Amino acid sequence: MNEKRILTVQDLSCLGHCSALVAQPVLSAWGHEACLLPTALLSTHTAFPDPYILQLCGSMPEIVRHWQREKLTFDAILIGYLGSVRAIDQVSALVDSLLAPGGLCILDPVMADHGKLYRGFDMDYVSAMGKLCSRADILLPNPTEAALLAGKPYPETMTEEGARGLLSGFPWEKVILTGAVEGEETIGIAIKQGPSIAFYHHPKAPGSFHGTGDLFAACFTGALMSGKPFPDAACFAAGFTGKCAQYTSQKTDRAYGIRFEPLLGLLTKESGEEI
Ligand code: PXL
Repeated sequence: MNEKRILTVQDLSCLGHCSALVAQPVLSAWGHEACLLPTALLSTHTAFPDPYILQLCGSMPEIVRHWQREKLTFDAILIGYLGSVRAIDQVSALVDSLLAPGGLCILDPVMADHGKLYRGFDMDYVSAMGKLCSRADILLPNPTEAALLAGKPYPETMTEEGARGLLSGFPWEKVILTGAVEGEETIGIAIKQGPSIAFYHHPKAPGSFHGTGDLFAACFTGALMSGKPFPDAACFAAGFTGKCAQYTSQKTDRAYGIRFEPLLGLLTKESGEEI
């Protein structure tokens, strides 16, 4: 068994196919033990008007102190939506004590999409996120987040040249830029490893769905921790996310976010852990 203990640090949105409600089933389908440090509790994600939001900055250190007393550590930490500068600062201080020796910190700097910051975030949030990026082993930004982190304008059209321009300014070694290249019928990721940048394209589904980045991040983390090499894990996760987007685009009911449930079996099959 290649089962790992993986902690996701992100919000618990009670409805909306995003964050913890995506990461937990996806990591479980890979056969991993999926643990959660919740950063905030929301009635829905913030694309719905006026959600109830309870920040959990007061609870996070207490949860971590308990784990420290029990000497619990994690093989990987996947960080997603944090919700406040205070939560970013807390997570920065906690990562080292939670990772097992040789463990990986994977950061999706969730804060913006389609050229705009998510509701409730400002440039102080971007600057705190930039500091957290320096602690991560692997970064998973979308083009809006990459542009904010690089201090560059948001590229209105996604081309290989534009993606290279965004990533070349990054001091970080391993980065996967999601939604990096968009054609008529394909969409692609850019995979940066040190100075080298490679591209992987897959068919594009009509529409854009909430939680797609969260799904990619969880699937990538599960694949990597199941032993796939870094670029293979990225390509597999991009292909899987594309299939889920295709499935969601065919649904006639209101999906409120990316649907993935009937495709989870593909992950278990791919993990080789099917019983
Ligand atoms: O899917 C990213 C995300 C996660 N969590 C919350 C969000 C968003 C994007 O808007 O609002 C609470």
